[in-house]
Amino acid sequence: MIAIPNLRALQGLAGEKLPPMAFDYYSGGADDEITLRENEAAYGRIRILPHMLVDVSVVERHTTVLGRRVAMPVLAAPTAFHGLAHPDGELATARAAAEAGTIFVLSTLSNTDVEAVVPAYDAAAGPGAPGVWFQLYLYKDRAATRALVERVEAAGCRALVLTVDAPVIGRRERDEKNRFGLPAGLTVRNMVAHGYGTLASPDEGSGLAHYVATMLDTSQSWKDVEWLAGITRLPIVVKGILRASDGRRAKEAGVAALVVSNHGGRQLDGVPATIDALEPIVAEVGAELEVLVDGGVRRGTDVLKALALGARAVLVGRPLLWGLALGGQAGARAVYSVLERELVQAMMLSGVPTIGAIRRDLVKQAWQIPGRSKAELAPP
Ligand code: FNR
Ligand code: LAC
Repeated sequence: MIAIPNLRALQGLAGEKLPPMAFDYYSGGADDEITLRENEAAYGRIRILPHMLVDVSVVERHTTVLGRRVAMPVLAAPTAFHGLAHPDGELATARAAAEAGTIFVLSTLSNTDVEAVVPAYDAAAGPGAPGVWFQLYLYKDRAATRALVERVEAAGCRALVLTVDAPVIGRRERDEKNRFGLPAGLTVRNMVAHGYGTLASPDEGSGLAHYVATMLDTSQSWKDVEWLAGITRLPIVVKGILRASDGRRAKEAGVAALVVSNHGGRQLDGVPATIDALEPIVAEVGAELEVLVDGGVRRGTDVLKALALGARAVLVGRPLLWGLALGGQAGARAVYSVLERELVQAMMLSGVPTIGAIRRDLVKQAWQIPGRSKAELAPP
């Protein structure tokens, strides 16, 4: 395991280790990757206005998400196919989240069964750990989707995260060029029992794009959120909201929380950075729902900025895959440690010793600082 200087540096190290097909799949975005770049760049346009001479001898970074304590406001985003990074796959990333005292969100498209991941998390977790959530894709085959939801409940997951920004897969040219598919030995493990476990390299194009186009339901609508609520006892979290009006719809559909997300720039290219989309959604439903955000979080100061703009917590995607590739469970664990250390330092230097002390007036867009123009600060 290599010492991790910061999360941005990790991507380069992982790129040296991973086979190109896996690295391209993990790192890439849709089309011109404008949104992929913008997610990180937008954090760079936000400025922190720290409070001085506040006692920061004790810094408390724990909070709650859906009523459960997390050691810090950073969760694992659901990402597919951890078996491409390390033989332990999702077992390693789930254990790392458990050790860090936070929530692990398992993708429908994992290489490990949900029935194996939850006990692995529980065995690595301390008492009162916040548990595993399950990210759900809706298959055209509703009987299979329903059977999967029943398994997820029986396995002990604590929430369902319904991803709503992927009725089709974004056009990822790197995956098309590589004819992306799972190597021998890896499957869409959760779906093997339901007949949808195979995702091989196609003769042409991306095997994932083909899989999603044939298996997932392009007719999905708000009615299906109600359908899902009718078949599960678990709280539903809707992931992939970018408009305040959709935040309102989600609230009306009875969901427990939202994730403001653009799928890490992998779906519709040209949508805003999630940190720029967050505030209007918080203004619309933040008093009624917990609002989480993901996309481009790479520094403790990014976590601080997201919380100041109203997020309950953030989720981190790619950096955990880089950690996993470089060092398995310990590598993913180190990613949380780096973010936690940076968050604590950012809180100390900002004069906010608790999560509750992080308020809206802690940040400004850089162009709102007197003497700076918006044009001068726009990304290249
Ligand atoms: C994802 N993401 C994703 N989201 C989801 O709901 N189900 C999934 O199976 C996947 N799979 C997936 C694979 C890979 C390789 C990546 C990079 C992303 C999106 C993910 O949950 C999250 O929205 C973004 O990754 C957040 O952006 P960052 O942290 O990667 O910048
Ligand atoms: C992805 C899908 C699987 O982003 O969500 O690759």
